[in-house]
Amino acid sequence: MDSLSRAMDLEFPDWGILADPPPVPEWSYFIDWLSRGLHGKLGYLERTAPRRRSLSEGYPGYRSLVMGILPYDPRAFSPSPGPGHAEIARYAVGEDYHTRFEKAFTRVLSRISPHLLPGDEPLIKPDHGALLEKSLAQMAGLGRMGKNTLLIHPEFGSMFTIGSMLLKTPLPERKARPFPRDPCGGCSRCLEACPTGAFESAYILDARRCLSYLTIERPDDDEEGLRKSSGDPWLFGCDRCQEVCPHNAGRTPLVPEAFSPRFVPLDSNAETLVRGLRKVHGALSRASLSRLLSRLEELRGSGSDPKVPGDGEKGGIRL
Ligand code: B12
Ligand code: SF4
Ligand code: SF4
Repeated sequence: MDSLSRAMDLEFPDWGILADPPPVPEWSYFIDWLSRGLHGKLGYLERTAPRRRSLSEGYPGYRSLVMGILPYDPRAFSPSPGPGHAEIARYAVGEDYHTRFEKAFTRVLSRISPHLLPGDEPLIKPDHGALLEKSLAQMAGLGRMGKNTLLIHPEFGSMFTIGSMLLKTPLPERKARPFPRDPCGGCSRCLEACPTGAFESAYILDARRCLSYLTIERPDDDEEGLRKSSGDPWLFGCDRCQEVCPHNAGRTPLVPEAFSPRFVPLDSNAETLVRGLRKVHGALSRASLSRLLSRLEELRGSGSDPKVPGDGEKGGIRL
């Protein structure tokens, strides 16, 4: 167990282990959310819903869930540049986080004592497992759910991704540092800052209205034309409900704003830049090039004066 702890410490700034975890307490919320169609056309959530209730139902034979968090690439923390630019969500900057987790957990496995996991068949599942990752990570003490439905960590705010490794070997539980209190209290900045009004209420997001859904997951499912009418210049994903969150304040960008790799000036070089950025930001390949270029065209043609709610004036990330 010591060798696993050491290996996890080397890869993740915070991590936890759940041993034979019980069903996630928020299961009924999830089912209610699905039954009201708030997941839109994310059919995989519906198909795998029964498996998401607990580790044992999702992955029979697996007893331990090792979870780690990886903060966003430090080049991502530049503030929004204002009119005339398209923006790429911060989680997509740099190497794709699925790959980062796969490499990190693979290194963990290579470093631990071979006697620790005899005959195990580890499964590395960053994001794509049939797991309610935020609820499970909360159970592992890696933060608490905010009203924007993202997990908030006491040190890293919400700007991190979550990855899981499933093991058949029973391991002792290891809880990280749970948020000592409700992270939100009377705050509701994220609910107000959302450019498409995607929050039905605190803790309940209508995915069909979220710009992340409308630019990455299901751009064809935009009956109300929200992507365009929002006037918000997101090319890929969206971060507004994180920018305004006080728990994300005070991060220093690693590169000056002019060199930030997450902005695309909406000028005649934009198309070439987007083609190049696909090689730099691994997650951008989750959207086809033609989809990105058509969104670029939409932003150029919209003539909108993109407002940047939250940046600066409401105490968003101060950089
Ligand atoms: C589907 C999905 C989406 C959908 C739906 C988002 C959502 N909030 O569910 C869309 C495409 C919109 C999306 C967007 C984004 N996503 Co996403 N997404 C997922 C995915 C694959 C499943 C999430 C899920 O199960 N949703 C179903 C809903 C019902 O679950 P839920 O919000 O967790 O709901 C719980 C609580 O809200 C609570 N609850 C519900 N109702 C109520 C009511 C009350 C009163 C209370 C108290 C509680 C409560 O119980 C629910 C069940 O657990 C996860 C990975 C995974 N396997 O879990 C990543 C994940 C959640 N996404 C992630 C990220 C980074 C994003 C974006 C920031 C990307 C971007 N910049 O564009 C945005 C953020 C938008 C937002 N505010 O959530 C990260 C979040 C990391 C973190 N710190 O929390 C995850 C965990 C991926 C990862 N492995 O890192 N995503
Ligand atoms: S990611 Fe953007 S569109 Fe989606 S809920 Fe947050 S602020 Fe709204
Ligand atoms: S902005 Fe405020 S309400 Fe929203 S998640 Fe952050 S602390 Fe909670």
